[in-house]
Amino acid sequence: MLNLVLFGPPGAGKGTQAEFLINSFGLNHLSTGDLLRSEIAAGTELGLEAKSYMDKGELVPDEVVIGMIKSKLESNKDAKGFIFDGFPRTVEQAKALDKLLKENDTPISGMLSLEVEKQELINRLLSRGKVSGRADDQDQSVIENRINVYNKKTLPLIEYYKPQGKHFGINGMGTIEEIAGRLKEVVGKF
Ligand code: B4P
Repeated sequence: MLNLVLFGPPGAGKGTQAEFLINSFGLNHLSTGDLLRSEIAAGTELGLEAKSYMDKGELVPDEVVIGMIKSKLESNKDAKGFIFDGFPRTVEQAKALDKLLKENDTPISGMLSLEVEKQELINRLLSRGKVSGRADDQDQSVIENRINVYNKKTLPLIEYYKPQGKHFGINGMGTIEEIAGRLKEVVGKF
């Protein structure tokens, strides 16, 4: 089973490149950002709680996202593998994911870490904000907070996967096709 963690700061291209990896490798896509946005759209209690964090560029509490991933893994037992997009985002989430995968005897194959300069991240998100209507993409101070939260709480995850030999840094600057080619080269070797 191929289980990939697609990692990187907000705007690094995780969602964009996940599309390509799903098509190339036949994996199930699990994006906590997408799952949370569909809860918001459905007006659930979980969605309402999540929105209050997301609009400020803060992380949604660990127990909420871990619970969502747990139920998705349980309902997709026949999958060929998964792309975890935007999850884990804290060491606590990474430990919980390892525990859940262990129950199915299928570890993380690798963490693909997209590396992009800060100004490029801001430009990409502001331009998406003009068309997507996503509140968290429309305000530069919220975007900067997301990047700060990433640096503080999410970046340390590299040190979680590195000693396990699972961290793969990928240059995330360039065209979508160029970056997809770099990812394919790395994943092809797993
Ligand atoms: P996400 O939905 O994960 O949002 P994101 O970090 O902004 O990444 P996304 O995947 O959407 O963007 P991408 O880089 O693909 O999370 C949103 C919020 O949900 C978080 O802030 C948090 O509050 C909450 N959340 C989600 N998961 C959580 C978790 N595990 N724990 C706690 N809270 C959680 O692309 C951005 C833009 O760049 C796109 O418009 C794309 O078209 C463009 N782009 C991509 N590649 C490009 C390229 N090469 N060149 C030019 N543009 C490019």
